[in-house]
Amino acid sequence: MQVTRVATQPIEGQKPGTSGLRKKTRVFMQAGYLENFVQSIWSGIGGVDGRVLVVGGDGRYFNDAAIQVILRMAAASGAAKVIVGQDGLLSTPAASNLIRKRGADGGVILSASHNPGGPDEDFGIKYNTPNGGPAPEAVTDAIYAATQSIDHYLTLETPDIDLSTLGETRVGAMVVEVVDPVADYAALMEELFDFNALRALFVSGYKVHFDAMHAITGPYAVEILENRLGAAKGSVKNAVPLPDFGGGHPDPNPVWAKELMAAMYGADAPDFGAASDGDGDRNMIVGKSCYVTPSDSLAVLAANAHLAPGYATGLKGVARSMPTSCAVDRVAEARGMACYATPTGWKFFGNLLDAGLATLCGEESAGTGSDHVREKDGLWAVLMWLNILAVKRMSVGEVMAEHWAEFGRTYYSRHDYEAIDSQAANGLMDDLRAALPDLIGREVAGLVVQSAEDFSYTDPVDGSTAARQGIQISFEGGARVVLRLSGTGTEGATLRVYLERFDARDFGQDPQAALAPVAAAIEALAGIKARSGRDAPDVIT
Ligand code: VG1
Ligand code: CO
Repeated sequence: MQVTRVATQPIEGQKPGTSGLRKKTRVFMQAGYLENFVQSIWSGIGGVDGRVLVVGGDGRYFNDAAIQVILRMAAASGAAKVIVGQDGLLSTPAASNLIRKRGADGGVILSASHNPGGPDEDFGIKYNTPNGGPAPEAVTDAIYAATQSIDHYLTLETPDIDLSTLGETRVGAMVVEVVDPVADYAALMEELFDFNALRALFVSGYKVHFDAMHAITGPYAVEILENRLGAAKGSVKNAVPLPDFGGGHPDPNPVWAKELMAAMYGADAPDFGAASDGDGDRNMIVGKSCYVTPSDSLAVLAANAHLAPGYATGLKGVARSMPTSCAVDRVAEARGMACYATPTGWKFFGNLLDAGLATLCGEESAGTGSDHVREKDGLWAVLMWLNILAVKRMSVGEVMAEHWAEFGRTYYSRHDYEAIDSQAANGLMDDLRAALPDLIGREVAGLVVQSAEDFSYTDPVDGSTAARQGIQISFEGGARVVLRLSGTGTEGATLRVYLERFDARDFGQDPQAALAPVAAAIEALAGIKARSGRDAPDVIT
């Protein structure tokens, strides 16, 4: 087959963020935009000649067309084989699992995750390394460098490849293997969790409401929860993946998963509620009138993981992203486990998991996972919770009460100021950063600053460093605030303000009320309202 060499030139702004390159879908659809980035991935990883890759995405608008481009470009650059999910679908954790299970040389995942999809919304692409995890910064830096010097890309002239039929076909000399996106993932879940105990739970009439938000987890959740575990048919809502996620925002939090919140806080609420995001790596857990913050969820899983068969021998350690609350630190301390704090983004957990320093990891943004794959994993977290509940024979609310009674409660909330002016956002961060050295010991709105730093991370495994990862200010008495700018947005800047306050005794407060003094202190220090031009955050989770 004839390889076509297409001349091109660098396109500005192809710098991967927290999790791959995310842009408006129409930006990706411009001639050469995707092609430039894909060729730059090949360059950044030293070529794909003779290599085996996994490719799939969350099914959002442009997923199908983008996969055809990637298959042609992989073949043109000499890849030996590409393993693709049927119809181009793979959840992010399932892609990670496939890379590992098949010993692939890496993978390309198409998703903008929790960002809405559609021609006027967002699209994204990221590269995962042979361990199944998101490329570390050294690799994304090499890819970015390649986007800045690219002068051609290679492709093939072929008709579209049929991805609807399981089995092997060829594009040029390259084998394309179309696989069931769910099978290997479901098998992995059966190894980790007590499916008999879970089946018994559902046979007893236990009711679950899983909201797939019209995104990728629908087929996975139907197969695992309904078909294999016997949850009532229809327990999985919005189960059919749609290119625009039904016009919704596939971000599992109380703001965007409204339907689920209404069901769980209404009369006749099911026993357990959960949701996942666009690409299936996030999770939201909610009991009857009991929303569990992701930071608390991580702490509960760390305290109880040994109840699931896959973790019966205990955890090697735990890790959280820096803005995630310190609730898990208290569990680690009590259980004598190591606890690591990393910058935001799952790529920073990879080395800890590979080296066996941590078994469980989590982020405040509804991401939890373990060393079973190298991505966060939404359905995994749901099954882990269900396994724990089945063993403890408790409700979600009872588990939370028990947890706080033992470890205390860390009130937590994130305030997002979305799509604000980039210059204003950078100015706010720069000025606050400059003020940090003088803050220690100062009283601000009634709170005394204990420490103030711009978070830097040194990876304990390979010694790589990441600086300027977020401003962290701790106050005396167990309160903390973190400020950082989002690296996944596609419009202006998004300022995230993470608030927390520890309380050893009083567990029944409204989180926003409990955190009001911390919010007042950071407002006094950073002048968020004036600089952002907003009276209040756009999204509070
Ligand atoms: C956000 C979250 C971060 C998460 C990232 C990717 O990044 O805060 O915790 O790892 O999204 O998640 P940022 O830079 O916008 O704060 V996903 O499910 O979008 O792949
Ligand atoms: Co996601």
